[in-house]
Amino acid sequence: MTIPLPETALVTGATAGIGEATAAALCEAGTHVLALGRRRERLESLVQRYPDSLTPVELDLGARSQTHDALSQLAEAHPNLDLLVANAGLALGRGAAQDAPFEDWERMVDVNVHGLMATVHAFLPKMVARGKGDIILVGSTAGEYPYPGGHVYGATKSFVRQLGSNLRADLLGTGVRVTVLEPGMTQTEFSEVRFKGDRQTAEAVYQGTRPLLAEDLAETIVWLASRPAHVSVTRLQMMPTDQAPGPLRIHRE
Ligand code: 8X3
Repeated sequence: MTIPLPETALVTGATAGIGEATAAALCEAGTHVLALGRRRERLESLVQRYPDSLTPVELDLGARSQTHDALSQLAEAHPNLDLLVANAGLALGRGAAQDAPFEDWERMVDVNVHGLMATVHAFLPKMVARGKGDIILVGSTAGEYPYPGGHVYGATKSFVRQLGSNLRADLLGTGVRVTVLEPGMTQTEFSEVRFKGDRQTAEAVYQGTRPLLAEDLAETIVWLASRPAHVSVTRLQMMPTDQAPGPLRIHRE
């Protein structure tokens, strides 16, 4: 028996891609969504689409010093959160590790690791106190399969996967569920951000193939949140049909 869809959800990274599609799908399903993002004009346009069911939360999850305090205040104001979708994350660059600017590595860790930790840490005690709640951490296939240029991005996503597994170890018996959802190639602004606004390079990533769409992930998140209470989907990896791992490479003289 499926459970009713969440009454209240927080979606981070809600101003684009998977987060925006998830916020929209949840609003359409009748959930009240706290949509967290950095870009005010994007949040405003979401509010215009869903004036009765969406509350904007303007916050840069990568701004280390203020993030946890702001999220703790949000958790105090919304102690009955049913669903937390920790989606905010980014990749910067696809060049070799030895050529990457350190600021790129720091920014990926600040958002993908520190921002995600701060979000989970702020809301977790409330969910445990209520004896229910769903946490969906958006990881990536890059957390499992290494590739050239993946360096710190892939490492942050390995962190997401292991955090999800370890949270489950502590949450046994609390009624709080954790899922790590790991998308492969998904056509969003992800590549435009990764290539720092170079649209041509970003578009080439998806050319001649059929990537996942943000809506594919949003639909899955709604499905995850409505599984029967005794069912925990611990980890779910999704790739386009047109994506698969390659063989190990060999360097030859
Ligand atoms: C996105 C998947 O393959 O671009 O997390 O790293 S990939």
